[in-house]
Amino acid sequence: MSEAKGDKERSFRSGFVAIVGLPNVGKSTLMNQLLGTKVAIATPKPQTTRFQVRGILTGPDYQVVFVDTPGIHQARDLFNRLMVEQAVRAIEEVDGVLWVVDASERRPEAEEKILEILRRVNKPAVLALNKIDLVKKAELLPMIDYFSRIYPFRAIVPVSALERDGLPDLLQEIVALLPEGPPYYPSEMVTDQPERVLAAEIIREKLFMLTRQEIPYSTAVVVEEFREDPGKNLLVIQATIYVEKDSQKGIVIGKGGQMLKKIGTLAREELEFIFGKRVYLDLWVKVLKGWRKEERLLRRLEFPYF
Ligand SMILES: Nc1nc2c(ncn2[C@@H]2O[C@H](COP(=O)(O)OP(=O)(O)OP(=O)(O)O)[C@@H](O)[C@H]2O)c(=O)[nH]1
Ligand SMILES: [Mg+2]
Repeated sequence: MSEAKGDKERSFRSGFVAIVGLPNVGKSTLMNQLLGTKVAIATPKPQTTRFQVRGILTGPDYQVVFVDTPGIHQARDLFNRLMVEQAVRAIEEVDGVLWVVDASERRPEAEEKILEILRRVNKPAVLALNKIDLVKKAELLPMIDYFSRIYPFRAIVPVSALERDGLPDLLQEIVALLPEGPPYYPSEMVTDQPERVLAAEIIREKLFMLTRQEIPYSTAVVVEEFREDPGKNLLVIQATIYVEKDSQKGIVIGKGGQMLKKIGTLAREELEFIFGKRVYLDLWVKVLKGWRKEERLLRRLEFPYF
């Protein structure tokens, strides 16, 4: 009897969980908060995440490999189609799905598409009703009731990723989705994302936060050089910001180079924090006409999973 119990206690759960939802609902913020560290960039603008980003969370008896995905939306151009494809593929490949809904801004019509995919793949899923810090409690019950009718969710958990509210409950439900099995990654690993990709993403996050209208969507960042100078405890990062048009280059550089300087300063400060070293960041802006429209150019921009 006691032996059987001992075996049970030692059972370990592991697996992949895709974090999916409409753009801007807080998927990346939620993943970072669950991990307790920043692996994916998050901004107030929709379509921030462009490809799958894995975040690994290892506990005493589980390992969850989260797969953060781009927001699923009605994609018109090639680039957005590839983004949505990333999310759909993730749902197909994982053991379980975490669907994130913005409880403060419901869009049932757009949500229909996600529901359709979920029903097709028929995977165990947990629903997170996010941003409850912006919602009156009384509004939550009808929402929970609505979602419990449209899909057999294993659980529906109200959370605030921003305020870390409800996260332990959510994590418990996510772990319960996983099959028994050994860990996929070493326990100290939080992501399999190469450091140079994370560096490019941090720069892109600052671009998203500081520029407006079509500019963030017209930019891509490639880290050309990522080199440690051990003698000086210095990280040398050289990156190129690609834009689609000459006029956009002027905007990203700004008057007297002010905008590029701001982007560089914010990115450098965060990179120094993340990597725990001094960073020398060298940013260039180049025009690559129509990079969003051609698969060949997208590949040249080193999109990690395209
Ligand atoms: N008030 C509030 N804001 C939140 C919460 N979670 C995320 N946000 C904000 O929502 C915005 C979008 O967050 P992201 O994490 O980038 O959203 P996303 O779903 O990954 O967006 P895409 O990658 O563009 O699909 C950011 O401004 C976040 O700070 C929350 O619980 N409460
Ligand atoms: Mg995101």
